[in-house]
Amino acid sequence: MSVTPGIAKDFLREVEAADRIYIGTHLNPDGDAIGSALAVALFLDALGRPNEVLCNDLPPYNLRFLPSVDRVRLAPEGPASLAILVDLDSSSRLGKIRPFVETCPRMIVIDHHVPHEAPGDLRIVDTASPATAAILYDLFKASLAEITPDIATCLLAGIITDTGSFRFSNTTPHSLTISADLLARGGNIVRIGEEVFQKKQLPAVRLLGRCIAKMKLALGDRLAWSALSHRDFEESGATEEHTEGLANELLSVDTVQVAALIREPLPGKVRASLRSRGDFDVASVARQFGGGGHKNAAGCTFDTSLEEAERALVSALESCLASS
Ligand SMILES: [Mn+2]
Repeated sequence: MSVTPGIAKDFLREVEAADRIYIGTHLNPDGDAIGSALAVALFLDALGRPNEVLCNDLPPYNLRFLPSVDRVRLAPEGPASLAILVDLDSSSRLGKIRPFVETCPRMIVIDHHVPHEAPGDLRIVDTASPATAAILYDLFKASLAEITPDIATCLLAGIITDTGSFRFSNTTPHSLTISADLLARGGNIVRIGEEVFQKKQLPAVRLLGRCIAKMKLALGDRLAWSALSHRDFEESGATEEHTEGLANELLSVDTVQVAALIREPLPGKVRASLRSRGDFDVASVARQFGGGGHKNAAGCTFDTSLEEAERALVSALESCLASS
């Protein structure tokens, strides 16, 4: 466990010295990013510390049920002296909130990614933790904070989404133990299941249809990918947020070990999500294109056309997979 009583003390000292606090997370936020940010906001409320939650994007549809989700803003209303950044491995992933965050004289980073850079005056980083929310649980416990039902729901949402409902290899005994405690403290696991996993907007289902119809396979069906054009998005009425989970659908084919979803949600904006099973490290391929992530889930963006991005990425994946 990365959170010692000493670290919790340092954290509380920073929080108590700050008159106003920004809580920030990465762009295209997921359940761990938003769940963690909101949990920190609720924790700071209880300490009487004024705070604002900032993100480059508003929370996606499936997370709009989280307690206090309406607090997430694209820009702050006032200045702050401390920024607490959660689930963030690189300042560039702050997107448009970066200039606001950089006005803060002090910065705390709480994260579980392998860091790209190491910003922050205090860094609470545990790459063995399955979710930032799991680190926060330990931090709140070590700080003797009360974990309310709303905080429990936010943290549980982070752990459940980042572990794929405890199905991914990052699931640890500790994450299950603390999730049991979060459930006991009123975390609404049923609502999380319904909202995050059982509901889809119609454009997302239409885009899923195109993703499957356009699937291509190589290397004896071990590699699967799909490239979605801006037209696919337009005709489905879909946006980038509707691509959530599509790469995993490609990976669900039983022979497939590596899957890639390449797409152009807006003209000239090309990005890819990579997923793998087992030992194949897709983050190493994503890094070749300036991206990053975890061994089994990574992503990158391209300055090229969709067709060129597809060619370059598929050829990189083919050469890595052929030699593995
Ligand atoms: Mn995370």
